[in-house]
Amino acid sequence: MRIIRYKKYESTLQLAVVNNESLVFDLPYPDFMSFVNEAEKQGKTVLALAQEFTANEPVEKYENIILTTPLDAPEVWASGVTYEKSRDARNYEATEGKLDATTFYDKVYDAERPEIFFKSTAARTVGPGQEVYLRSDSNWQIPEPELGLVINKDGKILGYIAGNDMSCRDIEGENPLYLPQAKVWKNSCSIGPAILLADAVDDPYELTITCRIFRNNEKVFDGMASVNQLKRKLDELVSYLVLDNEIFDGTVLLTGTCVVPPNEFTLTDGDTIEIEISGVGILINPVKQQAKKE
Ligand code: DO4
Ligand code: MG
Repeated sequence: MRIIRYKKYESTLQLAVVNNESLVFDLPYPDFMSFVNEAEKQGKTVLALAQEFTANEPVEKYENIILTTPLDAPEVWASGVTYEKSRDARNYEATEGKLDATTFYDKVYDAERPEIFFKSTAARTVGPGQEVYLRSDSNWQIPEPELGLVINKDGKILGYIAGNDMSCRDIEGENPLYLPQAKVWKNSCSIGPAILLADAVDDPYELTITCRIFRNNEKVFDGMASVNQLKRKLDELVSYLVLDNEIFDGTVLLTGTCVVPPNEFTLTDGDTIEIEISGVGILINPVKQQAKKE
């Protein structure tokens, strides 16, 4: 059972539930957190309340609607070097430059404390069909397809979402202190297309993450991973994020990447990125290069 938001009558955003047959049922709540709060008020699980609405007439089929972000996440945080593949990619990008990075990426992979960093705000985050941007001062940029956790202010995992932690490998590789610039710029984060309700998932470690990149109508990259390759537990990542922190309802925590295009690959203007998470759906974003500044 998935929660989405779609464009209704051109300008209105409509919250809705999608059942396993891909039929869409409108929900009479303004946003995802209002829906979660209503379930709590009624003493029901979010899944049980969602199921009640699927007894109504469906309003549309999933493939016929224009999706937006399923929620306005006030903040998006991200985890780093949580998969072996990510550790190896960071070691490559940094050692190809001037640094001997094997120490800090290897250390954080094995350390008790995970790497958690600030990724995005609602204004910088885009949804299905919207452009992700390429920085004008980087020549080595990739998407990072990641499982996202939608959490409430207490760190409870409410659902799962697909996320793209767009990254500049050359900027990060030059010096890890440049991480915020390698990770945060306008339209550098995408989430969607739906929130798969946590109550509807038996084992989130069985979810799979696939990334495909298209250029001039040809597939130029296709990679897949499973969440069971994650070095850490999902709750463990959340616990470090919320510790002594102020977190807001509807925050998204990305859990790290395990699908990395080959080292010689960089995104270019006009590419299309597809990130698919089993049960969540396919997050599709075109890529737009930002013009070089004088
Ligand atoms: O260490 C830098 C960031 C790593 C990251 O974003 C990831 O592993 O997904
Ligand atoms: Mg990442």
